[in-house]
Amino acid sequence: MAPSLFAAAGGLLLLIAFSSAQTRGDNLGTCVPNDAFGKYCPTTCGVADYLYTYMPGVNKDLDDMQRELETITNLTTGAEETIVYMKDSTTSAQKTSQPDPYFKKSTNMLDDVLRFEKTIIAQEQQIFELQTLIASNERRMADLKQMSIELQQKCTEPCKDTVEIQTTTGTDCQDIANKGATTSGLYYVKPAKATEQFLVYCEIDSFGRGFTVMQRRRDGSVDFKKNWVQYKQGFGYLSPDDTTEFWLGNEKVHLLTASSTIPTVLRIELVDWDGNKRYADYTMFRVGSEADMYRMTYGYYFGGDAGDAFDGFDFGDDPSDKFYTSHNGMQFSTGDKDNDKYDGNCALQDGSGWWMNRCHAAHLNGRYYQGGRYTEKDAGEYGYDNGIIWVTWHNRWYSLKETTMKLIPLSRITAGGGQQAGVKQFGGLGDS
Ligand SMILES: [Ca+2]
Repeated sequence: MAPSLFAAAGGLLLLIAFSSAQTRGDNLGTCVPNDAFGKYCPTTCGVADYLYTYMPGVNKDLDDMQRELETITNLTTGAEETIVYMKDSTTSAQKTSQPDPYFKKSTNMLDDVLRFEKTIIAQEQQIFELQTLIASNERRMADLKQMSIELQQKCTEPCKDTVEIQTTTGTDCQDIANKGATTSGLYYVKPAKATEQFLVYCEIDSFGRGFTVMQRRRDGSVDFKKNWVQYKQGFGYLSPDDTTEFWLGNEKVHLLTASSTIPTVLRIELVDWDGNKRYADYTMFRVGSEADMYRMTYGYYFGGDAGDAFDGFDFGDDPSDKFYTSHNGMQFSTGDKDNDKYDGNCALQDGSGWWMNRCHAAHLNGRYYQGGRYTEKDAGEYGYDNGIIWVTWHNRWYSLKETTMKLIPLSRITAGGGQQAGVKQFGGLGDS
């Protein structure tokens, strides 16, 4: 394309040279006809006139054209250089690439674009779902904040101890009563041998007697099938209004009974399912240390109308029954600690903890039977009499409704007119 442009430009230059020659001819003032133009053509002079007339305009036009041509030529050169450069680039790119790299590349790019589009759509969906989640979380957070505010308001109110513990303390409940306490309830006591004080229920009557309660059965709400450690430490619940069941704990009873130089009386109070009440007192009652397996000893049956079941009972099966069901001097046994006088394990068979012999005539930690009467079948796996038993009052297939075991110094048991006063002040038993 470029060469033909140059040819056209060359032709025009020739024309310019020709017209200059004619101008020179006009200046001579002569005109020689030339037949070479033919019959109807203008004469050479006519052509010269014409050229002479229009020459300045044509010259100018020619100059303009020449300038434009030069411009075009420059532009063309630039374009050519660009093309050469592009060709070189293409060549070098082809050299460094696999066959059809651009096609492959563009196809790959198209695939990529499609994939990105899909990803973007999926991500937009995810974003939408996350936004929904955030919204619901924000609602829940608002709810929790509200709850937290409510709880904080509650927490700013000082905690109130709902259990009232009396302020008087002493070595036992009688000591506390001696100090002027007249209300039954929860007190801290610290027997002489104790290293720290502990909580007990004190039953203080109108005669100024203070009983330290060590066992309470009332309604069967506490399971007395417990192990050695539980019987040692105590279980169940102490309550200021004497409405709950508990075992104070062998260690505490040991401390209470072993610390005093004054003999301690164990008072046992019993209620049957008809509301009848009986009691039994044992003086010089004592529970040994854990080293001696919390052995229980007493001096003698001090009195009562329930009978002396601790002394054993002749059930009529064997003459040795009474000997083997007595409790004085027996060590404490639990299902996991057999200290009894039986080949088997009394506490395990009866599901309790007690001063087992072979096995018992009295069994106040036995299983609670609603209504009292029960059978071998009711007794479960072993079928032995395992209720709450005081066999000198009700037979061994009768389980008592309520029991209390409580301690008081011997010097105070007869206060207020002897044992009859004790009957009148029958604790809280049978009142419910
Ligand atoms: Ca045994």
